[in-house]
Amino acid sequence: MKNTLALNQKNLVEIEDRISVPTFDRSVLKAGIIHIGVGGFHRAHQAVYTHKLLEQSNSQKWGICGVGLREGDTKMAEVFKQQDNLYTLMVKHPNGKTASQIIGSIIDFKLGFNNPEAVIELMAHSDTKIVSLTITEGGYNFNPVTGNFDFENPDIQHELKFPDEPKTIYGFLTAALKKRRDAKLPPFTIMSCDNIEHNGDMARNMLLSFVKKQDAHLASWIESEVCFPNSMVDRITPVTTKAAITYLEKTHEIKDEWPVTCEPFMQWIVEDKFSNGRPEFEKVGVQFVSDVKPYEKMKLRLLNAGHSVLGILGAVQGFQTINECMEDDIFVTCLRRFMDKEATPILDEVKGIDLKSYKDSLEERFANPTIKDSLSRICSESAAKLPKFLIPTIHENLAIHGNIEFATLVIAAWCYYSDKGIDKNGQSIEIVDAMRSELHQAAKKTKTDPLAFIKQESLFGNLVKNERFTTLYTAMLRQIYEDQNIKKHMVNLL
Ligand code: CS2
Repeated sequence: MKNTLALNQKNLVEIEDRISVPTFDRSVLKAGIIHIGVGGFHRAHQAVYTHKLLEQSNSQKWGICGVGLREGDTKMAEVFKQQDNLYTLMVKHPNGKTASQIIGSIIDFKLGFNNPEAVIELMAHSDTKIVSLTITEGGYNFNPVTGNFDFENPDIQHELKFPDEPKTIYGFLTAALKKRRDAKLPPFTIMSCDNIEHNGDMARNMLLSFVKKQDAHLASWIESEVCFPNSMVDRITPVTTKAAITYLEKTHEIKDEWPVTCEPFMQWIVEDKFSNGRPEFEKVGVQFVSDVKPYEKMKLRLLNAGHSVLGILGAVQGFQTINECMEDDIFVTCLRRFMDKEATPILDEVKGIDLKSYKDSLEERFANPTIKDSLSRICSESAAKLPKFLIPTIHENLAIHGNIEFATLVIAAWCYYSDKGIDKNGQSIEIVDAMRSELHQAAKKTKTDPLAFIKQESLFGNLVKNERFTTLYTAMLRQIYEDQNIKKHMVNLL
Protein backbone atom coordinates (compact mmCIF):
# COMPACT_ATOMS: atom_id res chain seq x y z
CA MET A 1 0.00 0.00 0.00
CA LYS A 2 1.39 3.36 -1.04
CA ASN A 3 1.01 6.46 1.08
CA THR A 4 -0.97 9.51 0.07
CA LEU A 5 1.27 12.25 -1.27
CA ALA A 6 0.45 15.92 -1.01
CA LEU A 7 0.93 17.64 -4.33
CA ASN A 8 4.03 19.85 -4.26
CA GLN A 9 7.34 20.21 -6.09
CA LYS A 10 9.30 18.04 -3.67
CA ASN A 11 6.88 15.13 -3.97
CA LEU A 12 6.89 15.13 -7.77
CA VAL A 13 9.64 12.51 -7.91
CA GLU A 14 7.35 10.08 -6.14
CA ILE A 15 4.12 11.26 -7.78
CA GLU A 16 5.76 10.45 -11.11
CA ASP A 17 5.18 6.75 -10.42
CA ARG A 18 1.46 7.43 -10.18
CA ILE A 19 0.57 9.95 -12.88
CA SER A 20 2.54 12.02 -15.35
CA VAL A 21 4.34 15.08 -14.00
CA PRO A 22 6.15 17.98 -15.73
CA THR A 23 9.37 16.80 -17.36
CA PHE A 24 10.76 20.31 -17.83
CA ASP A 25 12.80 22.23 -15.29
CA ARG A 26 10.34 24.64 -13.69
CA SER A 27 13.05 26.53 -11.86
CA VAL A 28 14.40 28.14 -15.02
CA LEU A 29 11.06 29.44 -16.29
CA LYS A 30 10.37 33.14 -16.49
CA ALA A 31 6.95 34.69 -16.13
CA GLY A 32 6.55 35.88 -19.72
CA ILE A 33 2.78 35.71 -19.28
CA ILE A 34 0.85 37.31 -16.46
CA HIS A 35 -2.64 35.88 -16.33
CA ILE A 36 -5.48 37.67 -14.57
CA GLY A 37 -8.36 35.47 -13.44
CA VAL A 38 -6.99 32.00 -12.75
CA GLY A 39 -10.07 29.85 -12.49
CA GLY A 40 -10.84 26.38 -13.78
CA PHE A 41 -10.98 27.51 -17.37
CA HIS A 42 -7.52 29.06 -17.53
CA ARG A 43 -6.05 26.03 -15.79
CA ALA A 44 -7.74 23.68 -18.30
CA HIS A 45 -6.86 25.76 -21.35
CA GLN A 46 -4.06 28.32 -21.74
CA ALA A 47 -1.99 26.87 -18.89
CA VAL A 48 -2.28 23.44 -20.52
CA TYR A 49 -1.20 24.70 -23.95
CA THR A 50 1.73 26.42 -22.23
CA HIS A 51 2.58 23.23 -20.35
CA LYS A 52 2.51 21.21 -23.58
CA LEU A 53 4.86 23.66 -25.21
CA LEU A 54 7.25 23.48 -22.28
CA GLU A 55 7.23 19.70 -22.61
CA GLN A 56 8.77 20.06 -26.07
CA SER A 57 12.52 19.92 -25.68
CA ASN A 58 13.37 22.91 -27.87
CA SER A 59 10.73 25.15 -26.41
CA GLN A 60 11.20 28.68 -25.14
CA LYS A 61 10.96 29.16 -21.40
CA TRP A 62 7.62 30.92 -21.08
CA GLY A 63 5.99 30.39 -17.71
CA ILE A 64 2.81 31.93 -16.32
CA CYS A 65 2.37 34.01 -13.22
CA GLY A 66 -1.26 34.00 -12.10
CA VAL A 67 -2.90 37.04 -10.60
CA GLY A 68 -6.16 37.35 -8.70
CA LEU A 69 -7.49 40.86 -8.31
CA ARG A 70 -10.30 40.06 -5.93
CA GLU A 71 -10.64 38.91 -2.39
CA GLY A 72 -12.45 35.85 -3.73
CA ASP A 73 -9.12 34.71 -5.21
CA THR A 74 -7.57 34.21 -1.79
CA LYS A 75 -8.36 30.50 -1.69
CA MET A 76 -6.66 29.95 -5.04
CA ALA A 77 -3.61 31.84 -3.73
CA GLU A 78 -3.45 29.64 -0.63
CA VAL A 79 -3.76 26.41 -2.59
CA PHE A 80 -1.15 27.51 -5.10
CA LYS A 81 1.22 28.46 -2.30
CA GLN A 82 0.80 25.15 -0.56
CA GLN A 83 1.22 23.19 -3.81
CA ASP A 84 4.08 25.18 -5.37
CA ASN A 85 1.62 26.33 -8.06
CA LEU A 86 1.07 22.76 -9.23
CA TYR A 87 -2.34 21.24 -9.89
CA THR A 88 -3.86 18.16 -11.48
CA LEU A 89 -5.65 18.26 -14.80
CA MET A 90 -8.29 15.53 -15.01
CA VAL A 91 -9.56 14.97 -18.53
CA LYS A 92 -12.84 13.08 -18.53
CA HIS A 93 -13.59 10.91 -21.52
CA PRO A 94 -17.11 9.89 -22.58
CA ASN A 95 -16.25 6.20 -21.97
CA GLY A 96 -15.79 6.91 -18.28
CA LYS A 97 -11.98 7.02 -18.31
CA THR A 98 -10.20 9.89 -16.56
CA ALA A 99 -6.70 10.86 -17.68
CA SER A 100 -4.90 12.78 -14.94
CA GLN A 101 -1.62 14.65 -15.12
CA ILE A 102 0.19 17.35 -13.17
CA ILE A 103 0.44 20.74 -14.89
CA GLY A 104 3.55 22.81 -14.19
CA SER A 105 3.32 25.92 -16.36
CA ILE A 106 2.12 28.24 -13.61
CA ILE A 107 5.14 29.31 -11.59
CA ASP A 108 3.80 31.97 -9.27
CA PHE A 109 0.57 33.53 -8.09
CA LYS A 110 -0.08 36.99 -6.69
CA LEU A 111 -3.07 38.75 -5.20
CA GLY A 112 -3.79 42.27 -6.35
CA PHE A 113 -6.34 43.52 -3.86
CA ASN A 114 -4.04 43.52 -0.86
CA ASN A 115 -0.79 44.37 -2.60
CA PRO A 116 -1.45 46.27 -5.81
CA GLU A 117 2.10 47.59 -5.99
CA ALA A 118 3.56 44.08 -6.34
CA VAL A 119 1.21 43.24 -9.20
CA ILE A 120 1.95 46.51 -11.01
CA GLU A 121 5.71 45.89 -10.62
CA LEU A 122 5.28 42.42 -12.03
CA MET A 123 3.35 43.60 -15.06
CA ALA A 124 5.85 46.38 -15.60
CA HIS A 125 8.83 43.99 -15.42
CA SER A 126 10.81 43.55 -18.62
CA ASP A 127 10.26 39.76 -18.52
CA THR A 128 6.51 40.27 -18.93
CA LYS A 129 5.52 40.04 -22.58
CA ILE A 130 1.83 39.23 -22.41
CA VAL A 131 -0.95 40.00 -19.95
CA SER A 132 -3.80 37.60 -20.60
CA LEU A 133 -7.30 37.77 -19.19
CA THR A 134 -10.19 35.56 -18.21
CA ILE A 135 -12.18 38.08 -16.20
CA THR A 136 -15.62 36.90 -17.44
CA GLU A 137 -18.14 38.75 -19.58
CA GLY A 138 -19.09 40.95 -16.63
CA GLY A 139 -15.48 42.00 -15.99
CA TYR A 140 -15.17 44.33 -18.98
CA ASN A 141 -17.26 47.07 -17.43
CA PHE A 142 -19.24 48.13 -20.45
CA ASN A 143 -22.83 49.22 -20.77
CA PRO A 144 -24.42 46.46 -22.86
CA VAL A 145 -26.78 48.82 -24.67
CA THR A 146 -24.51 51.71 -25.55
CA GLY A 147 -21.38 49.57 -25.63
CA ASN A 148 -19.63 52.39 -23.77
CA PHE A 149 -17.38 52.18 -20.75
CA ASP A 150 -19.32 52.38 -17.47
CA PHE A 151 -17.82 55.30 -15.55
CA GLU A 152 -20.52 54.98 -12.87
CA ASN A 153 -18.84 51.91 -11.36
CA PRO A 154 -17.56 53.05 -7.90
CA ASP A 155 -14.34 51.02 -8.29
CA ILE A 156 -13.60 52.82 -11.55
CA GLN A 157 -14.29 56.18 -9.96
CA HIS A 158 -11.96 55.27 -7.11
CA GLU A 159 -9.06 54.29 -9.32
CA LEU A 160 -9.45 57.33 -11.55
CA LYS A 161 -9.05 59.45 -8.44
CA PHE A 162 -6.29 57.38 -6.86
CA PRO A 163 -4.21 55.79 -9.63
CA ASP A 164 -1.97 54.15 -7.02
CA GLU A 165 -4.89 52.20 -5.65
CA PRO A 166 -6.15 50.24 -8.62
CA LYS A 167 -9.08 47.91 -8.12
CA THR A 168 -10.18 46.70 -11.53
CA ILE A 169 -8.18 45.38 -14.42
CA TYR A 170 -8.21 48.87 -15.97
CA GLY A 171 -6.44 50.52 -13.05
CA PHE A 172 -3.78 47.81 -13.00
CA LEU A 173 -3.14 47.79 -16.74
CA THR A 174 -2.93 51.57 -16.85
CA ALA A 175 -0.48 51.83 -13.95
CA ALA A 176 1.73 49.08 -15.39
CA LEU A 177 1.71 50.40 -18.96
CA LYS A 178 2.58 53.86 -17.67
CA LYS A 179 5.61 52.46 -15.85
CA ARG A 180 6.75 50.63 -18.96
CA ARG A 181 6.39 53.67 -21.16
CA ASP A 182 8.29 55.82 -18.64
CA ALA A 183 11.03 53.18 -18.44
CA LYS A 184 11.13 53.02 -22.26
CA LEU A 185 10.24 49.35 -22.22
CA PRO A 186 8.10 47.88 -24.98
CA PRO A 187 4.49 47.29 -23.89
CA PHE A 188 3.02 43.86 -23.26
CA THR A 189 0.28 42.39 -25.40
CA ILE A 190 -3.16 42.33 -23.82
CA MET A 191 -4.75 39.03 -24.72
CA SER A 192 -8.39 38.55 -23.76
CA CYS A 193 -9.54 34.94 -23.47
CA ASP A 194 -13.14 35.63 -22.51
CA ASN A 195 -16.33 34.56 -24.23
CA ILE A 196 -17.07 37.89 -25.83
CA GLU A 197 -17.31 38.60 -29.52
CA HIS A 198 -14.27 40.67 -30.55
CA ASN A 199 -12.85 40.21 -27.07
CA GLY A 200 -9.57 41.92 -27.95
CA ASP A 201 -11.31 44.93 -29.47
CA MET A 202 -13.52 45.10 -26.40
CA ALA A 203 -10.51 45.10 -24.06
CA ARG A 204 -8.86 47.78 -26.21
CA ASN A 205 -11.88 50.09 -26.43
CA MET A 206 -12.65 49.84 -22.74
CA LEU A 207 -9.05 50.38 -21.65
CA LEU A 208 -8.66 53.37 -23.95
CA SER A 209 -11.85 54.98 -22.65
CA PHE A 210 -10.51 54.63 -19.13
CA VAL A 211 -6.98 55.83 -19.86
CA LYS A 212 -8.17 58.84 -21.87
CA LYS A 213 -9.78 60.17 -18.70
CA GLN A 214 -6.50 59.87 -16.87
CA ASP A 215 -3.66 60.55 -19.25
CA ALA A 216 -4.25 61.43 -22.90
CA HIS A 217 -0.58 60.90 -23.84
CA LEU A 218 -0.53 57.46 -22.37
CA ALA A 219 -3.73 56.69 -24.25
CA SER A 220 -2.17 57.55 -27.59
CA TRP A 221 0.93 55.49 -26.76
CA ILE A 222 -1.32 52.52 -25.97
CA GLU A 223 -3.32 53.14 -29.12
CA SER A 224 -0.27 52.94 -31.32
CA GLU A 225 1.90 50.41 -29.44
CA VAL A 226 -0.23 47.81 -27.66
CA CYS A 227 -1.71 44.82 -29.51
CA PHE A 228 -5.01 43.29 -28.41
CA PRO A 229 -5.50 40.07 -30.42
CA ASN A 230 -9.04 38.75 -30.62
CA SER A 231 -9.37 35.09 -29.77
CA MET A 232 -11.79 32.21 -29.62
CA VAL A 233 -11.27 29.87 -26.69
CA ASP A 234 -13.01 26.60 -26.05
CA ARG A 235 -12.94 23.79 -23.51
CA ILE A 236 -15.84 22.79 -21.32
CA THR A 237 -14.62 23.00 -17.74
CA PRO A 238 -17.19 22.20 -15.08
CA VAL A 239 -16.83 23.33 -11.50
CA THR A 240 -14.41 21.09 -9.56
CA THR A 241 -16.35 18.77 -7.28
CA LYS A 242 -15.41 17.04 -4.03
CA ALA A 243 -15.77 13.79 -5.99
CA ALA A 244 -12.83 14.80 -8.21
CA ILE A 245 -10.64 15.45 -5.18
CA THR A 246 -11.66 12.13 -3.63
CA TYR A 247 -11.08 10.28 -6.89
CA LEU A 248 -7.48 11.49 -7.03
CA GLU A 249 -6.91 10.49 -3.47
CA LYS A 250 -8.50 7.06 -3.83
CA THR A 251 -7.20 6.15 -7.26
CA HIS A 252 -3.74 7.72 -7.30
CA GLU A 253 -3.21 8.56 -3.65
CA ILE A 254 -2.51 12.17 -4.46
CA LYS A 255 -3.84 14.97 -2.32
CA ASP A 256 -4.65 17.97 -4.50
CA GLU A 257 -6.81 20.64 -2.88
CA TRP A 258 -8.06 22.02 -6.17
CA PRO A 259 -7.66 19.92 -9.30
CA VAL A 260 -9.46 20.89 -12.50
CA THR A 261 -11.70 18.60 -14.54
CA CYS A 262 -12.56 19.11 -18.20
CA GLU A 263 -13.58 17.49 -21.47
CA PRO A 264 -10.99 16.10 -23.93
CA PHE A 265 -11.78 18.71 -26.61
CA MET A 266 -9.77 21.92 -26.63
CA GLN A 267 -9.52 24.73 -29.15
CA TRP A 268 -7.84 28.11 -29.31
CA ILE A 269 -7.86 30.38 -32.33
CA VAL A 270 -5.98 33.65 -31.97
CA GLU A 271 -5.19 36.63 -34.16
CA ASP A 272 -1.48 36.77 -34.74
CA LYS A 273 -0.74 40.28 -33.54
CA PHE A 274 1.52 40.62 -30.52
CA SER A 275 3.36 43.68 -29.25
CA ASN A 276 6.32 41.93 -27.66
CA GLY A 277 6.67 38.36 -28.96
CA ARG A 278 4.70 35.25 -28.11
CA PRO A 279 5.23 31.56 -27.36
CA GLU A 280 5.24 29.23 -30.36
CA PHE A 281 1.78 28.00 -29.48
CA GLU A 282 1.22 26.78 -33.04
CA LYS A 283 3.48 23.83 -32.12
CA VAL A 284 0.82 22.59 -29.71
CA GLY A 285 -2.29 23.03 -31.80
CA VAL A 286 -3.21 26.70 -31.41
CA GLN A 287 -4.41 28.18 -34.69
CA PHE A 288 -3.14 31.65 -35.55
CA VAL A 289 -5.31 33.55 -38.03
CA SER A 290 -5.56 37.10 -39.29
CA ASP A 291 -9.24 37.49 -38.43
CA VAL A 292 -10.85 35.44 -35.72
CA LYS A 293 -14.29 37.08 -35.79
CA PRO A 294 -16.25 34.47 -37.75
CA TYR A 295 -14.91 31.72 -35.45
CA GLU A 296 -15.77 33.66 -32.31
CA LYS A 297 -19.27 34.33 -33.51
CA MET A 298 -19.80 30.70 -34.46
CA LYS A 299 -18.65 29.49 -31.06
CA LEU A 300 -20.57 32.00 -28.96
CA ARG A 301 -23.82 31.74 -30.90
CA LEU A 302 -23.78 27.92 -31.12
CA LEU A 303 -21.87 26.49 -28.17
CA ASN A 304 -22.38 29.14 -25.50
CA ALA A 305 -25.91 30.01 -26.59
CA GLY A 306 -26.66 26.29 -26.88
CA HIS A 307 -25.50 25.87 -23.30
CA SER A 308 -27.80 28.69 -22.17
CA VAL A 309 -30.75 27.25 -24.10
CA LEU A 310 -30.30 23.90 -22.36
CA GLY A 311 -29.41 25.57 -19.08
CA ILE A 312 -32.41 27.85 -18.68
CA LEU A 313 -34.99 25.45 -20.10
CA GLY A 314 -33.37 22.57 -18.21
CA ALA A 315 -33.36 24.44 -14.91
CA VAL A 316 -37.09 25.09 -15.17
CA GLN A 317 -37.60 21.44 -16.11
CA GLY A 318 -35.78 20.44 -12.91
CA PHE A 319 -32.63 19.05 -14.51
CA GLN A 320 -29.24 19.46 -12.84
CA THR A 321 -26.65 18.97 -15.57
CA ILE A 322 -26.13 19.51 -19.28
CA ASN A 323 -25.77 15.81 -19.99
CA GLU A 324 -29.07 15.17 -18.21
CA CYS A 325 -30.71 17.57 -20.69
CA MET A 326 -29.05 15.66 -23.51
CA GLU A 327 -30.58 12.40 -22.31
CA ASP A 328 -33.98 13.88 -23.17
CA ASP A 329 -34.86 13.68 -26.87
CA ILE A 330 -37.06 16.76 -26.75
CA PHE A 331 -34.18 18.84 -25.42
CA VAL A 332 -31.81 17.41 -28.03
CA THR A 333 -34.24 18.21 -30.84
CA CYS A 334 -34.96 21.71 -29.56
CA LEU A 335 -31.25 22.44 -29.20
CA ARG A 336 -30.63 21.32 -32.78
CA ARG A 337 -33.58 23.30 -34.13
CA PHE A 338 -32.33 26.39 -32.32
CA MET A 339 -28.85 25.93 -33.76
CA ASP A 340 -30.04 25.14 -37.30
CA LYS A 341 -32.94 27.53 -37.69
CA GLU A 342 -32.02 30.49 -35.51
CA ALA A 343 -28.27 30.64 -34.94
CA THR A 344 -26.82 29.25 -38.18
CA PRO A 345 -28.61 31.63 -40.59
CA ILE A 346 -26.97 34.66 -39.02
CA LEU A 347 -23.41 33.29 -38.96
CA ASP A 348 -20.79 34.50 -41.38
CA GLU A 349 -18.91 32.06 -43.56
CA VAL A 350 -16.44 30.22 -41.38
CA LYS A 351 -13.45 29.15 -43.46
CA GLY A 352 -12.39 25.56 -43.09
CA ILE A 353 -15.28 24.62 -40.83
CA ASP A 354 -18.19 22.44 -41.79
CA LEU A 355 -21.00 23.79 -39.64
CA LYS A 356 -22.97 20.57 -39.72
CA SER A 357 -20.13 18.57 -38.22
CA TYR A 358 -19.38 21.39 -35.78
CA LYS A 359 -22.95 21.17 -34.49
CA ASP A 360 -22.81 17.36 -34.42
CA SER A 361 -19.68 17.57 -32.32
CA LEU A 362 -21.33 20.05 -29.93
CA GLU A 363 -24.13 17.56 -29.38
CA GLU A 364 -21.59 14.86 -28.59
CA ARG A 365 -19.64 17.09 -26.24
CA PHE A 366 -22.75 18.20 -24.40
CA ALA A 367 -23.85 14.58 -24.05
CA ASN A 368 -20.54 13.45 -22.48
CA PRO A 369 -21.90 11.74 -19.36
CA THR A 370 -18.70 12.12 -17.35
CA ILE A 371 -18.56 15.93 -17.45
CA LYS A 372 -21.70 16.59 -15.43
CA ASP A 373 -21.54 20.31 -16.16
CA SER A 374 -23.99 21.79 -13.68
CA LEU A 375 -26.83 23.99 -14.87
CA SER A 376 -26.04 26.27 -11.96
CA ARG A 377 -22.66 27.03 -13.58
CA ILE A 378 -24.24 27.48 -16.99
CA CYS A 379 -27.05 29.72 -15.73
CA SER A 380 -24.81 31.75 -13.41
CA GLU A 381 -24.37 35.35 -14.54
CA SER A 382 -26.96 34.94 -17.28
CA ALA A 383 -27.43 38.72 -17.23
CA ALA A 384 -23.86 39.09 -18.48
CA LYS A 385 -23.97 36.05 -20.76
CA LEU A 386 -27.28 36.23 -22.62
CA PRO A 387 -26.68 39.73 -24.04
CA LYS A 388 -23.55 38.24 -25.62
CA PHE A 389 -24.68 34.71 -26.48
CA LEU A 390 -28.38 34.81 -27.29
CA ILE A 391 -30.10 38.21 -27.41
CA PRO A 392 -28.12 39.49 -30.43
CA THR A 393 -29.33 36.43 -32.35
CA ILE A 394 -32.94 37.50 -31.72
CA HIS A 395 -32.22 41.06 -32.85
CA GLU A 396 -30.42 39.90 -35.97
CA ASN A 397 -33.19 37.46 -36.86
CA LEU A 398 -35.88 40.07 -36.36
CA ALA A 399 -34.03 42.28 -38.83
CA ILE A 400 -34.10 39.58 -41.51
CA HIS A 401 -37.52 38.10 -40.64
CA GLY A 402 -35.77 34.98 -39.41
CA ASN A 403 -36.90 32.44 -36.81
CA ILE A 404 -36.96 33.44 -33.16
CA GLU A 405 -39.18 30.82 -31.47
CA PHE A 406 -36.67 28.87 -29.40
CA ALA A 407 -34.67 31.89 -28.28
CA THR A 408 -37.89 33.63 -27.27
CA LEU A 409 -39.00 30.64 -25.25
CA VAL A 410 -35.67 30.79 -23.41
CA ILE A 411 -36.21 34.46 -22.54
CA ALA A 412 -39.72 33.70 -21.29
CA ALA A 413 -38.37 30.82 -19.21
CA TRP A 414 -35.61 33.10 -17.91
CA CYS A 415 -38.25 35.57 -16.74
CA TYR A 416 -40.18 32.82 -14.98
CA TYR A 417 -36.99 31.47 -13.41
CA SER A 418 -35.94 34.93 -12.21
CA ASP A 419 -39.38 35.61 -10.81
CA LYS A 420 -40.09 32.36 -9.01
CA GLY A 421 -36.64 30.86 -8.47
CA ILE A 422 -38.17 27.40 -8.62
CA ASP A 423 -38.37 24.63 -11.17
CA LYS A 424 -41.58 23.05 -12.43
CA ASN A 425 -41.63 20.69 -9.46
CA GLY A 426 -41.49 23.56 -7.01
CA GLN A 427 -37.84 22.87 -6.09
CA SER A 428 -35.88 26.05 -5.53
CA ILE A 429 -33.15 27.01 -7.99
CA GLU A 430 -30.15 28.88 -6.68
CA ILE A 431 -29.67 31.95 -8.84
CA VAL A 432 -26.13 33.29 -9.02
CA ASP A 433 -26.08 36.61 -10.80
CA ALA A 434 -24.63 40.05 -10.12
CA MET A 435 -28.01 41.36 -11.33
CA ARG A 436 -30.03 38.85 -9.34
CA SER A 437 -32.17 41.35 -7.50
CA GLU A 438 -32.81 43.59 -10.54
CA LEU A 439 -33.82 40.51 -12.52
CA HIS A 440 -36.11 39.39 -9.75
CA GLN A 441 -37.69 42.82 -9.31
CA ALA A 442 -38.40 43.15 -13.01
CA ALA A 443 -39.69 39.59 -13.40
CA LYS A 444 -41.94 39.97 -10.37
CA LYS A 445 -43.92 42.66 -12.18
CA THR A 446 -44.86 40.22 -14.94
CA LYS A 447 -48.31 39.57 -13.47
CA THR A 448 -49.37 43.18 -13.93
CA ASP A 449 -47.08 44.07 -16.81
CA PRO A 450 -46.18 41.09 -19.02
CA LEU A 451 -43.41 43.08 -20.70
CA ALA A 452 -41.74 44.22 -17.47
CA PHE A 453 -38.85 41.78 -17.74
CA ILE A 454 -37.84 42.71 -21.27
CA LYS A 455 -38.15 46.40 -20.50
CA GLN A 456 -34.71 46.07 -18.87
CA GLU A 457 -32.97 48.00 -21.59
CA SER A 458 -29.46 47.24 -20.44
CA LEU A 459 -30.11 43.58 -21.27
CA PHE A 460 -32.58 43.62 -24.13
CA GLY A 461 -32.02 46.95 -25.86
CA ASN A 462 -35.17 47.98 -27.68
CA LEU A 463 -36.58 44.47 -28.04
CA VAL A 464 -39.71 45.55 -26.19
CA LYS A 465 -40.59 47.78 -29.13
CA ASN A 466 -40.70 44.90 -31.58
CA GLU A 467 -44.25 43.68 -31.93
CA ARG A 468 -43.40 40.38 -33.53
CA PHE A 469 -41.22 39.58 -30.55
CA THR A 470 -43.54 40.86 -27.84
CA THR A 471 -46.58 39.00 -29.21
CA LEU A 472 -44.73 35.70 -29.26
CA TYR A 473 -43.05 36.38 -25.94
CA THR A 474 -46.21 37.26 -24.02
CA ALA A 475 -48.02 34.21 -25.37
CA MET A 476 -45.17 31.95 -24.25
CA LEU A 477 -44.91 33.68 -20.92
CA ARG A 478 -48.62 33.17 -20.27
CA GLN A 479 -48.32 29.46 -20.98
CA ILE A 480 -45.30 28.95 -18.72
CA TYR A 481 -46.89 30.85 -15.86
CA GLU A 482 -50.09 28.86 -16.32
CA ASP A 483 -48.76 25.33 -16.13
CA GLN A 484 -44.95 25.52 -15.67
CA ASN A 485 -44.80 22.71 -18.21
CA ILE A 486 -41.78 23.88 -20.12
CA LYS A 487 -41.40 20.65 -22.03
CA LYS A 488 -44.94 20.84 -23.36
CA HIS A 489 -44.20 24.27 -24.77
CA MET A 490 -40.96 23.03 -26.29
CA VAL A 491 -42.89 20.21 -27.99
CA ASN A 492 -45.37 22.76 -29.33
CA LEU A 493 -42.56 24.39 -31.27
CA LEU A 494 -41.47 21.21 -33.01
C1 CS2 B 1 -20.53 28.20 -20.78
C2 CS2 B 1 -19.04 28.29 -21.05
O1 CS2 B 1 -20.32 29.75 -19.02
C3 CS2 B 1 -21.05 29.30 -19.88
O2 CS2 B 1 -22.18 29.64 -19.98
O3 CS2 B 1 -21.23 28.18 -21.99
O4 CS2 B 1 -18.32 28.30 -19.87
C4 CS2 B 1 -18.57 27.16 -21.93
O5 CS2 B 1 -18.61 25.94 -21.25
C5 CS2 B 1 -17.18 27.40 -22.43
O6 CS2 B 1 -17.17 28.62 -23.10
C6 CS2 B 1 -16.74 26.27 -23.35
O7 CS2 B 1 -15.63 26.66 -24.05
